Amino acid sequence: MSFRQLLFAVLGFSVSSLAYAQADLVISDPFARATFPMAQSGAVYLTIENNGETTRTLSAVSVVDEIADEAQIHTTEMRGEMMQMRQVTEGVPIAAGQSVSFEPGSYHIMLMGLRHGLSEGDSVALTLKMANGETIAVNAAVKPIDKESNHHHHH
Ligand SMILES: [Cu+2]
Repeated sequence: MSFRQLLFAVLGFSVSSLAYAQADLVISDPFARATFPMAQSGAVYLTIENNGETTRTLSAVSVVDEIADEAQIHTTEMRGEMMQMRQVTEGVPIAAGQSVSFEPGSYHIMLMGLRHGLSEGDSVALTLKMANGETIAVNAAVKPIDKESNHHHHH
């Protein structure tokens, strides 16, 4: 390899890593809550930041078979005095320059039909599916049970 080829290789590499760092959608702090071993459902939280020029919509989420039957997008709403979860089928729009947090009491990714609960230290492999066909792989670490927020997750 000549010096010129090497230079191009180095430049090519730095251009592609720059492009990665400037990806339109940035997923931060994905985590799941641990459950008791026989639990049928669990929740995953994360933040999606849209650094792009147009609104992007999260339309669906899938989870690996080893963890659960399916993943659903849920939101939590007040109905009278009651907090209730609702499955979101219309997608979650993230406006350009904005971020949306999936957090207790709000949007969350619900894992349905857990194989053997979620234990602290496990990781949950998810795929976020955007309305434009883009997919984003996410690994959510399992954190200890949070007794405060568990009452939102009775199915
Ligand atoms: Cu839920």
